Amino acid sequence: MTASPRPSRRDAIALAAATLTLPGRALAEPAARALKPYGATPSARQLAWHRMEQNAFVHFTINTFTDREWGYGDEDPAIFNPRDFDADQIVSAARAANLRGLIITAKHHDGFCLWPSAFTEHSVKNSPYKNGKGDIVGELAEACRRQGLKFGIYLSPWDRNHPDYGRPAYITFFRNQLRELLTRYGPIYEVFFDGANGGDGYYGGAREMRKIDAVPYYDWPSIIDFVHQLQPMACTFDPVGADLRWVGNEEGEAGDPCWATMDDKGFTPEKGNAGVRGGSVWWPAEADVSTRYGWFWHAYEDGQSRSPANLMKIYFDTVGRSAGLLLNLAPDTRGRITDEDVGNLATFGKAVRDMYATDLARGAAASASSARPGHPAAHVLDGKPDSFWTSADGTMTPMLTLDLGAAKTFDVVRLAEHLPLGLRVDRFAVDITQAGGWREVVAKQGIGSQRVVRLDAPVSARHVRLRIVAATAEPAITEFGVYLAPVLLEPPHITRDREGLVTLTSDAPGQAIAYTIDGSTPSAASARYTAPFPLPDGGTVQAIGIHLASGAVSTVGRRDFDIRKSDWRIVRASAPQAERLIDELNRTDWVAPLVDMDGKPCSVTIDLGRSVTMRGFVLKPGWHAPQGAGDPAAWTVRIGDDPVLAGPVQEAGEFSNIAANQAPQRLIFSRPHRGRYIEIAFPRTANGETRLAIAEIGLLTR
Ligand code: FUL
Repeated sequence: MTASPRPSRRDAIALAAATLTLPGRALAEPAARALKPYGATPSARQLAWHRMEQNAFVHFTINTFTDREWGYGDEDPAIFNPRDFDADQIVSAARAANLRGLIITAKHHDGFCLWPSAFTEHSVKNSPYKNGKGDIVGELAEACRRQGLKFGIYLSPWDRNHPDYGRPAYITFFRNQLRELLTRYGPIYEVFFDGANGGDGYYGGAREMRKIDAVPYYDWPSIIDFVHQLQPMACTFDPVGADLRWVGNEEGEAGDPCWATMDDKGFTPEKGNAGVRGGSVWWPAEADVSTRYGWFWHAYEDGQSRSPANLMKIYFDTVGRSAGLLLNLAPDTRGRITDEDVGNLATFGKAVRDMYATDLARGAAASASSARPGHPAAHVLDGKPDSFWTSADGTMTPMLTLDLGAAKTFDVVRLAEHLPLGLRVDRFAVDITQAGGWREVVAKQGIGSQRVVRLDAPVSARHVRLRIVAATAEPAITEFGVYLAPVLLEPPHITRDREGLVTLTSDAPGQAIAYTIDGSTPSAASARYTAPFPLPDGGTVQAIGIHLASGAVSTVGRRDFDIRKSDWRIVRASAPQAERLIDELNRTDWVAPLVDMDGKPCSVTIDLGRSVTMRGFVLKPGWHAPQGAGDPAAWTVRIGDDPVLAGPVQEAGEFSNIAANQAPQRLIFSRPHRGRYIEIAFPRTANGETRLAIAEIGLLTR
């Protein structure tokens, strides 16, 4: 934030002149030409989608019951048995967070269908759910209708169950499934086509690797056309620039700025994140992010769902930057959202509602340095998305000032452009009056469908001014508001150093931290004040709570930590610096060639110092993989008491979704193994890279 000089005489004259611009009374100025849109503009379906701002994703399928993120495709439909499925409870949780639409994973990569498709046996119709008479998609569509949410579909193009996947016959099957989903469940607002495609799978029993060239194989333009024919208002989340693009990460972070336009030269995650200013295609970003580490529910993530404060940050980093937020909810094996997640969603939703409940600019006097007849400054305050303020022909850098009547305290500024006229503003600043002068408090690029900027700290001022610093066409601004955001506290931060000391610190004044190591619920008796606590060797911090000043303890988190690594050492590794894998620092990566000097897959062998029973391991993907290095896609494990580990591979598996989601991967063995030495090998990388990068490896020992 930079301070700008006191207002000049020229500013004062401009302000005075602008104050005279009353609604309906134009200043003498040359006849205004009709405003023409600048550059690419949204279609009707995209405009409707922009106005929804934030929606729910729901990941629920057979994976919920197998504790996986990606199913292989050979799962028995008999496993799918949500005994207490409650579509209304799920939709209510979404509503509590102000989410306006809901997209269900009708079919994830494993191919299991949540609706009774006529084209496969791999569906709810062969599950115990309602004795095969249930239809999860239908029940959710109904609940959405009852509660006023729009409804959307996720249909995975990749199907690891279908025998014909990779051949033309599968495309016919895929279109048949789309037809069922788009004709049975009423209006659909979005169809989400996931980018993950091709790999190994069950494929009707073939159990093999199938690679496809996605763009020609699916013939996306014809599939998108098909969607639009059946559901003209459905936006597609697609890889070819039709309606909605991926924001480039699964962390809930849009670029700053995040332009709604893109060029037509192909997609990269970096471009998806920032968009392309002046690009010829209107292809806005959708930010899909989960309330938990994974997309599906896992018991071990209970207690780790995103806090309301974190959700609020995501709101500013996505909706506040003109991207659509697609926030994932993960029903558990009952078929409900856990109380913890519901609580976090509701607190987050209430915080956003409370923030907007008091519009501190209501009743303000709006004046502009330039205004076009019929589009006065006051239009930024009327709450109508179709009415806007704009400046006289050729005036690209006007200012608009709000006189709030008295000093008001705020820390949020909200602006919006009139999208049918395109993205016109390149750069803008917001100033407040302070000590008789103007002080700049915001300087950003791009406004778009919505710019909600949170200041570092609240400010108090009577006048607040929007300064258009650079624009490619006269700005068309529909909204300018100021608000005060509620303060939400983060739960305690948990860190653990090399010596195994766990430190819990709370931001909450007057609160102490309670924790237990035996799995019992924290109580006042277990309260400790912030300090390092030694973690017993092999022990697990099970539950963490905040000891409130009132004496009550509320459980806010559950974590389990792997065993201490201070006794570990690297026995051998395919490349130097493998100590980085066990240095407890997520920011130091081990980078190794996929194939070592002897032509063997990349591997590392660790000496744990003593024999330990292991039930799985945790891998933290590389922090900043260098050029040409990627994430591992598959793993094998050997465990024993002889460092040579000559026996057969005891466990093997894949790292699901690792390329898109950098959260720690938890891999659970089919049974516990005991030994002092463990070798983990990595036979392939996620995107065919010839080197891999890994930040950290831990073990699960209980
Ligand atoms: C990814 C998938 O592979 C994940 O499982 C999840 O569905 C996410 C939304 O998209 O590409």
